[in-house]
Amino acid sequence: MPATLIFDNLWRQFLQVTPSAERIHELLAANSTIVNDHIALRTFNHPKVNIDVIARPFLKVGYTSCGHYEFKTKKLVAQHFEHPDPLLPKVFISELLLEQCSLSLQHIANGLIEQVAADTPLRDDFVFSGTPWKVDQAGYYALLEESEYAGWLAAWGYRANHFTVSVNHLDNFERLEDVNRALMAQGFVLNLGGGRIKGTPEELLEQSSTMADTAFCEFSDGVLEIPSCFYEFARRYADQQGEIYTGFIAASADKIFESTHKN
Ligand code: OOG
Ligand code: NI
Repeated sequence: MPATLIFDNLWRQFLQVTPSAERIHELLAANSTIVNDHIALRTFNHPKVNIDVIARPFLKVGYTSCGHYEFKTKKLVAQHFEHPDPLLPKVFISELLLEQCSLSLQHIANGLIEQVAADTPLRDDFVFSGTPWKVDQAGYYALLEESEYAGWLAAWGYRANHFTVSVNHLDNFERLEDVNRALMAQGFVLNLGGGRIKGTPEELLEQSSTMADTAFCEFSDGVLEIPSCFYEFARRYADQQGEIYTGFIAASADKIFESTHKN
């Protein structure tokens, strides 16, 4: 599946649970296009659905793995992938290290993964297929209590948990602070963890994000309104050789993950 089709599908799926995204587009770039810096996907490190599996459709169209990251207290690792075409978004994929989690979390997560046929995750459309399992509300809350990440993943599955406005490409804004100010003036709630702006020009990456919208999520035993997906804003800087930095900053990413926490 061509890269643009994967991202079109991810975007359509994202809008269904992230109504604020369209209003944010209006605010930042009413009549111009927005360049998407990156998207992020989440998964478990089980061999059936791990990063290698989730990365497949991106590798097939020319992406390569360009960075590894570790989030010890969240029990996550991640990689980011880049395409030679700089206008194609970077892809950030993380996975929960199940063997480091409690036995009860492992039991619930394995129960979800067991519901997935072995070849289903190998399909190109898997990354925008939502949940390939059924989970009940008690299971969701049990996961959430130990790992907000696991709870979110069980509820929402395979979808972009955020898209990212490339502030560098905006016509009407230069500074991330001004983007944040415009968002707050319209009542959007930003993630304040680690400060409203995560990262510095010296680190070559500044990021901010909204707190996730809420949306109705279908569980096997009913519907709950829970945090869904969010929007991120990234401004990248050039290094001393004049090359724009294309990686991620683990300490900043650690806080961005928390954008799907309950407000
Ligand atoms: C990914 C969080 C990290 C970034 O830009 O640092 C991230 C996630 O929430 O799944 O997107
Ligand atoms: Ni991000």
